[in-house]
Amino acid sequence: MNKWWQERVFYQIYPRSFCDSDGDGIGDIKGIISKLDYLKNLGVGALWLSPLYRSPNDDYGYDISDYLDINPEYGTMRDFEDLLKEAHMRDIKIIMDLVINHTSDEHEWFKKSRDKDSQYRDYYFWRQGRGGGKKPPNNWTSFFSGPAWQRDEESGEWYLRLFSKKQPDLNLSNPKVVEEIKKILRFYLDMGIDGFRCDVINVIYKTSLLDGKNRFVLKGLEHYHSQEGCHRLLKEFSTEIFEKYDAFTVGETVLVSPQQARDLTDTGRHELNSVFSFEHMEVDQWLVKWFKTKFKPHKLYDTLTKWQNGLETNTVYFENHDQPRSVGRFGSLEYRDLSAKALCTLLLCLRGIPFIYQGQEIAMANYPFDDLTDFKDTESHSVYHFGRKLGIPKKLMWKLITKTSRDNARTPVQWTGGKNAGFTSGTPWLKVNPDHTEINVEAQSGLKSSVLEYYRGLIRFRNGNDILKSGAFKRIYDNKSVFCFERETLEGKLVVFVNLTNKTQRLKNLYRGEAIAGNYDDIKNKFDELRPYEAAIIKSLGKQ
Ligand code: ISL
Repeated sequence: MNKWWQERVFYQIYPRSFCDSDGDGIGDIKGIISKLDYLKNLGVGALWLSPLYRSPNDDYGYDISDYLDINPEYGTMRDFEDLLKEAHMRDIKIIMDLVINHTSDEHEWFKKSRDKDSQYRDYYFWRQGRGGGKKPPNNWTSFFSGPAWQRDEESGEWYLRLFSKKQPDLNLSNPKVVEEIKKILRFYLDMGIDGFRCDVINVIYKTSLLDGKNRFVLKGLEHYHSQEGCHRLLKEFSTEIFEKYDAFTVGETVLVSPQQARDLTDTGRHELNSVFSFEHMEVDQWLVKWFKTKFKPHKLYDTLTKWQNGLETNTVYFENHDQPRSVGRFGSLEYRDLSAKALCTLLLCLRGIPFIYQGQEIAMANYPFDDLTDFKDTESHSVYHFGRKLGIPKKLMWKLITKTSRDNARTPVQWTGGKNAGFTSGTPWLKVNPDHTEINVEAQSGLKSSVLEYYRGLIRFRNGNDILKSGAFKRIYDNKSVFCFERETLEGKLVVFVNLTNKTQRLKNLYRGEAIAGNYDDIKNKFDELRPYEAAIIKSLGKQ
């Protein structure tokens, strides 16, 4: 028997950019409630909400100053309870973001920990610097570039922060911290939420603070990545809490191999239900995400195949709030609709839990930035300045951040072609993409040929189709420009064809079957070639 989370299509909401109900330019909970019917109609069965907690917004919610309260910009706890109720009434589950690797430096715990004698000192990693206190305690580097330590002028000591300087890492080997986290978990599960997306969960436990090996990025990784202590903690959370509430968990796991992912998700281990892995998001990267190379579709196909075969419960995603938009990345803006639909076919036909990111269903694209002040993301600024300090030319740094900035995903959702894309009646916190006049929900709703209606159709098909929900995956090799695979149960077999190139590609065999769906107008029932960005599903009658 499948669990509820194996049956549903998930949809990620980045609340700040989703829908603003009160005209302050910032998305909010009431805005989300106003779109629940839209989401229901789209066919999604569960929402992942990026952080709604109180936060000074250095990293827009991923720096939490109070876990047990809602950021007033988004509404109140009462609003959140309403959202839960309204979503559940529509049979939509809700999972929240759980950020426990770090808090904000404005969290009470951290403020108190600044005092060396406080019982909160050991909630974080406070250490003496080296070289007479002037240099960081070790050579670790941050995910957001530069050293992973920050000096506190007052006490002269340093604190560890793997992300921004306003995100001090929590010390999870302190049992008091673990108890605090359990309180937070119970608080929201008692309220009725259905699970958690666990932020950077595989780096939460630091086994030692020794110097890291010499690596180009993320020095120190071997001391905190996939540690035994992390497994131990997850098992504790899971057996004491998650399993008691039948809560679903998906861990964001940076730099994991299939084996490391299995170690976190194998049912016998009682840790997590699933993970977000990143390898398929790295196929167009050289070394780190800021250095993009040309996208080669076969690399994506091969990586997806590796994970489809390598892990029992996969998640499938091409976008989230940290990644540039997929249509111009794995697809093509020249073939916007076709390629967005091809990616949709892939997303919903692969084995595993599909996650759609807000706006993906209308093929929202990257933002045409033209000034550094357009960027709100702390990462874009720190990477830009870090690169400049290293002497990398302005022009190159500009190119790197415009292509890769997380703000590409965070521009407001385009609801209409009107003022501010219908996102807000005020001034949006992040600029709206000017293409909203053409690309918006209103224009695509009810338009049979639109990307939105294609998503709607395919989600509905998947919701009612056991082969897509539970069938085995098998890649059929044809040529490296196309991705052809079967999904099969005892009841039958579906064959899925996806061409992520702008050329017609010939297949080695002729495939025939009953046509189920396709992104070209003439849905075919036999294939010996695929047109540019063509995608199709047939019910197999075998090859001939
Ligand atoms: O986005 C990244 C690089 O641009 C990743 O390295 C990202 O920082 C990493 O995947 C962790 O992401 C999560 O934790 C961060 C937060 O900024 C991200 O938004 C969140 O998804 C720190 O909490």
